Parts: sequence; C-alpha cells; structure tokens
Amino acid sequence: MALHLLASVHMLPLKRSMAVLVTSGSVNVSRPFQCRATNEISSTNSNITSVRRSANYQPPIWHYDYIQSLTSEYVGKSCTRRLDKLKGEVRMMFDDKEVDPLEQLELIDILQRLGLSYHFEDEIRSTLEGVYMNTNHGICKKEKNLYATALEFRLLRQHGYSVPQDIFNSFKNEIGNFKELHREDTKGMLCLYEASFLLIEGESILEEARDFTTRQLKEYIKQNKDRNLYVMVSHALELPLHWRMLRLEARWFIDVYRSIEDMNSTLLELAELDFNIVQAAHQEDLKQVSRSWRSIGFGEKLSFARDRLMESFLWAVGIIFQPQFGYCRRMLVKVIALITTIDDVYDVYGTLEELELFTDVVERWDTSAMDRLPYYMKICFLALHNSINEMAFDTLKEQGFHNIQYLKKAWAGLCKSYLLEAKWYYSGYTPCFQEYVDNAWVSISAPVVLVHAYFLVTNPITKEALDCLEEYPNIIRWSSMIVRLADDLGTSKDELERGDVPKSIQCYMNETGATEEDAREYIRSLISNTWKKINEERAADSPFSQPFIEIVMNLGRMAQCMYQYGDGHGVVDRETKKRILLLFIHPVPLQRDQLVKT
Ligand code: 0FV
Ligand code: MN
Ligand code: MN
Ligand code: MN
Ligand code: MN
Repeated sequence: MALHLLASVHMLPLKRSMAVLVTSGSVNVSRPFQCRATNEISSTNSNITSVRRSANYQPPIWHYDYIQSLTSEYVGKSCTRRLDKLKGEVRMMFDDKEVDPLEQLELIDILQRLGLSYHFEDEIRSTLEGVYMNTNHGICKKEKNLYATALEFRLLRQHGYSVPQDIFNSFKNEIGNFKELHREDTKGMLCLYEASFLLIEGESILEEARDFTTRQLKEYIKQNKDRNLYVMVSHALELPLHWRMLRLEARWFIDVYRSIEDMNSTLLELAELDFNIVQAAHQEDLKQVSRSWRSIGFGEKLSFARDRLMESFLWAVGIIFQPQFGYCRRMLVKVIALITTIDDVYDVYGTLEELELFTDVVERWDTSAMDRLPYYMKICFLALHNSINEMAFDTLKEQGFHNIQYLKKAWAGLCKSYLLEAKWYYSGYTPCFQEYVDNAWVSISAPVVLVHAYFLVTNPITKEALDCLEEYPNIIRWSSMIVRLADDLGTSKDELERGDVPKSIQCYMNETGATEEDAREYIRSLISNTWKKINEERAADSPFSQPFIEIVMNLGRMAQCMYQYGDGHGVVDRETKKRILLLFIHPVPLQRDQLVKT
C-alpha cells in the first residue's frame, strides 16, 4: 500500500540554480553541474510526502511467456553427430604437415573469428607453440610480408607469448616511418591495425602502427574498391577485434565468411551449426533464469526500476558464452539483473535516509536488521540476501568452500560506493575527476560481477587467488574502469537530465574547462590506454586461471558493445533488441539449406 503511494508521487521537476565558483588546484573553474539545492527530495517514514525521481525507463519488451516459448531445432543426437564429424575434419587440417605455416595461422584466425576456437584449444596451442619456436630460431622468412608478420604477432600475443614490437621495424624506412609501399597493401594494413591493439604502455612502434594504419584505412574506405575488404575495414575501424564481444563478432563473421571467395565450406558449415547449437543452449539458460527471476518478482514489486533480465543475459553471454558454463552464465544474469534494480534504488528512487539504512543492512548481511527498512527495500534486500546465499551454498556443496564473506564484502563495497554518489548528489557536490573515478570503478558494479565470476569458474579455489581477489587486482580494476568509462559515454547525458551525479565527462569538463566533445575524446583515450594496461596484466604472472582472465577482459568488451550506440542496457528496443534477436532468437540460416532451395 505504502509502496503504491510512493510510486505514484514523482515527476516533480527538480529546480536547480546557482552556479558556484570553486577552486580546483590553482585554477578557478565555474562549476555548472554543482547547481543543486539540497533537500528537495526527502521523506518521513510516517507521512508519505516524498518526491521521488523517476527514470521513466521503458518496461521490458521480452515477456516471460515469450521467453518460455523459445525452441530450437538444433538439439539432439543428429546435430551433435554432424558437429563431431565436422570437428574431426577440422582437426585433420591441423594435422596436415604439408600446410604452410601461414595457412595454419590463417586457419586459427578464422576459427577464432567464427567463434569455433573453443573446440580446438589443444590444436591451436600446439600449432602456435611450433610457430613460436620457429620464429625464435631466427628463421623468419616473412620479413617482407606485413600481413603474415602482423597475423603471427597478433595470434602469438593473444595466446600469451611475448613477442617484441621490434619485429615491425623492418617495415619502417630510414627515418622511422612506416614505408609508403605498404600503403597499397590494404590486407596488410588491416592486419597490422588489428595487431597493434595488443600493445602495452610505452610501445611506441605499435602506437605509431595503430595511428598510421588507422589513417590509411580511413583513406581506403573513401575509395571503396573491393566490397569484402570494405566491409572488413569499416567494421574494424568502428571497433578493433581485440575489443569486440565474441559472440556478436562470430555472428557477423559467419555472414562475411560466406561471401569470401576461397572460403572453406567445412569451416562454414561447422560455424553455422555450432552457432545454432550454442544458441539452443543459451535459450535453455534463458528459460531457466527467467523462471527464477519471475519468482523474485521485482518487475511487480519494484516497478520504478529497470527490469532487464534479457539485457542482463546479453551481458552474461558477452562475459562467458561456452555452452558448458551454463551455471555460471545463469548466476551472472541474476547478479546483473539484481545490480540493475539496486542501482535504480540508489540513483532514482530511494531517499538518502533510506539508502543509509539499506547500505547498513547490506554491510551486516543480516535479516534481523531489516525491520527498519521500508517495504520495497525489504523485498529488495531479502531477494539479494537469499539469491547470493543460495549461490554461496552451491559453492559450498560443490567445492567444499564457504565464500559468503567474499560475496557480501563485494556487495557491501558496491552499496557504499552507491551511497557516496547519493550523498554527492544530495549535497550538490561535484568531485574532481580523480575523486570521481576512485569511486566509480566500484559503483559500476564490475568488481561484484567479477568476484562472483571467479567462484563460478574456478576449481580449485586457491588461497593465493583469494588473497589477490580481496584486494582487487589491477586487471579487475582496469576492466572495471573500462566498463565505467564506456557506461558514462553511453548513459551520462540521460542521467544528468533525470538528476544524477556528474559522471566522468562532466567531472572532467568541470575540472579542466574542456568542451563536452573534448571530454568525450579524453574518455575514449583513457579507455584505449586502459586496454594497454590490461594487455600487460593478462600476460603477467597471476594466481588466476586463463578462463577467469578471459572473463575479466570480456566484461570490458561487453561494456564497449553495450554502450557502442548509447545506453544499450537501459534502452531496450534499438541496437540491443537487434542483437538479442541475432544471438538468441533467430538461428543462422544454413548455407546448405539455401543451396537446396535454389
Ligand atoms: C548501468 O546502469 C547498469 F545497469 C549496470 C551497472 C548493470 C550492468 C553492469 C555490469 C554487468 C557491470 P547505469 O548507467 O545507471 O549505472 P550507473 O553506475 O551509471 O548508475
Ligand atoms: Mn544508475
Ligand atoms: Mn548508479
Ligand atoms: Mn544473513
Ligand atoms: Mn551510467
């Protein structure tokens, strides 16, 4: 009842005035974003006089019954038999000793792009081991071939080998610039472009290579000579391969590969079939997790908040797509959907007083502390508490390890960072850029997602990794930073309009006097730099398994995907809808069937 009343009182426009002049360092900067009165939004527990903000988020477009009705033909014995047969044929391609090393590298590249490499990890590892040994013995015959050198470099670095950037020196002229003659070699340019994104901080040859190839490829786009290359180049310029969400890339590349002249029909058929089989597994995950999300009932009880099960599923698939990780995927969906709701409690609906209470209850992780919470927060906390405890129970049962202290600590950290932003909001405070990001890499919730992910993919759990996890290792910090910055690029405009703290763009503008476009450019350059740090960390010694490191990187990739065209998590009916249809709803049409039809 009370909840109903509360929910109906909102939408009073927030009056804001007064630009305040504050000192930042030695410069006086006028702070337009500080103009906030403090106490327009307040509540008393007995009298419901609150004015709550409203985000006016769209309701979900993927209804429960629709999700439950999803079916796929790509299940069962005949499918897996065909898949196994095709996989066997690809294995034989690896065994063929006659094949030129470049062709082997190309095979690996194509398998990765088609989303098939997870089936051939051993073959890929031993092939690259061979390539690496050969290169190290100094018999690099490809000196003059930019394409081959760049491909080898990228694949080796992707798989954790240390390859010096100097191998690109031979493509530079006496004064150290990349040679003119390579300008016409678009395939080589494209390959060098993609390779250059595996750089670490300070690798100036690769940085130069990235800038040079970017310029050349932009020129190429204008000329538009070869259609296939044009498609590849414009796609690459939009986002490099290294930053892309794997499943969407696979779906895109299957279509591209189909029209490549010398494509291998076994690879194509395997890719199409595998994509559809994986899709069928994803549909089953989705149906399961949608049942459990419906029983939590947030859509009904917390109707002010985003209800984003399907979009959370897209995040989870971006983080980990392989069919055998269904449990991990389903739990991550739940975690992300819970985060989305709680974020709105803090950013949109809750009063400061309520938020302080809620944060305290989460920190205690104690149902007996719940009494002071308003009804909607009781629903919210108990659902969180029970869902997370259930996951902890699963870990205890399966692995004999009780992890609740780690999980609840991560959630408490998130809520504290949310609360700090709420306090900033209600006091009209604009932090300086550094102060903002020191909190914002936590408040984006990526650390919570990754702590959960650690327990969901790690067996055995080690003390060394736990100690490292507790302190949030650099790689988690950097990946979280990418998620935060990408989110701010995509969501802060609407957030400011609806009433929210200034985000990275605004803090930067405020501190430096930069224009919005300059600030956005700066944020993009930070994302780019942060990838360099991740590239360095992932190759360093670490107590974490490779699958976990992949997850950490995939989260950064997924954020760049989600916010590529704006707020893909909040706005459900545009790019995100198309992507969901492509990945989870529509199977890839099989080339073979098309041939039969025509
Ligand atoms: C972002 O919303 C959002 F919904 C989040 C953080 C849930 C999914 C996130 C991850 C899987 C990391 P919003 O832009 O409102 O977040 P902020 O932090 O800006 O309020
Ligand atoms: Mn928010
Ligand atoms: Mn928030
Ligand atoms: Mn408890
Ligand atoms: Mn945001």
